[in-house]
Formats: sequence, C-alpha cells, structure tokens
Amino acid sequence: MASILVLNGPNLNLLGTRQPEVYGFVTLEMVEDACANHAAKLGLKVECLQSNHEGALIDTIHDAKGRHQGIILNAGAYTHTSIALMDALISVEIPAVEVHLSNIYAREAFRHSSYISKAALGQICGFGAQGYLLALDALAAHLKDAGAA
Ligand code: CA2
Repeated sequence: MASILVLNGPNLNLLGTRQPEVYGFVTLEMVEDACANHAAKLGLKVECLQSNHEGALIDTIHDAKGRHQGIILNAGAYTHTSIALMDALISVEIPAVEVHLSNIYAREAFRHSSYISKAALGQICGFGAQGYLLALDALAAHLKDAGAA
C-alpha cells in the first residue's frame, strides 16, 4: 500500500484555535484524521507530521525517501522564504502536492510567491481543510498513472 507523508509547517499546530476567519475552525488533529480516513478510501495510508522548525521539516523530507511515495506539504510561511525546503523536495524526487488553507493569491503580496511550487506537481489553495483531501485525490491519480499504486 502506497504511503503519503502529510507534512505541516510552522504555526499550523494552532489551527482551529486562532484566526478562524482566515483558517477555519478545524483543528490540525481533525485534518489529520480526515486525511487518514480519506486515504483509506483511496487505498493509501498516511503519516502526518507537523513542525515549527525548518531543519526538522527538511530532515523529515529526507527521511521520506524509500518510506513514502507521495508528500502533501503545507509549509506555512516557509512557503514564501525557504529555498532549503524547495531543494529538499527536489532532492528526494517524491511527487509532492502543495496545500494552503487560504487563497494565498487573495492575500498580501508577500504570500503570492511560493518556492514550494517550483518543486511540486501542483498547488491547491483556498479550500480550507478540504484542500488536503483534494491533494490526496491528486496524488492517488498521479501514483496510479505512474503505476506506483
Ligand atoms: O493558508 C495556508 O495554509 C498558509 O500556508 C498558512 C500560513 C501562511 O503563512 C501562508 O501564507 C498560508 C500560516 C499558518 C498559520 O497557521 C495558523 C493557524 C491558526 C491560527 C494561527 C496561525
């Protein structure tokens, strides 16, 4: 069974507790449970991790090689700053889908660019927690096309 790493970056541990007008009322635990349930329906399994530390996110991406066949990444604010995270994703050559809860293009200009998108199959943003499930659908289809799931 193919395994998908669902990786969340800085401050996303606070999901559902602050700024609900931007990020909604769903907690990270609820997002992770929904991912596990949706993955099971697609014949996939997930491992979910969150870190507030750039280096820990990079180590987790490195460790994914040989363990996971896909990555769903919401890198939080590192999306807009981290060449190191982009390089890590490129180096492991694991298909990745970038997710954002909010529509980053409808927000401040500094959120309009993403280093992650240069290393990802595609990006889903603006659909709240549903975006993670759409990303699972996209990865399931991609892995099937590639003969990997
Ligand atoms: O929309 C997204 O998912 C973001 O990746 C969220 C990041 C932001 O910096 C990106 O531009 C877009 C911020 C994550 C902060 O998460 C919080 C959640 C609840 C309460 C406070 C912060």
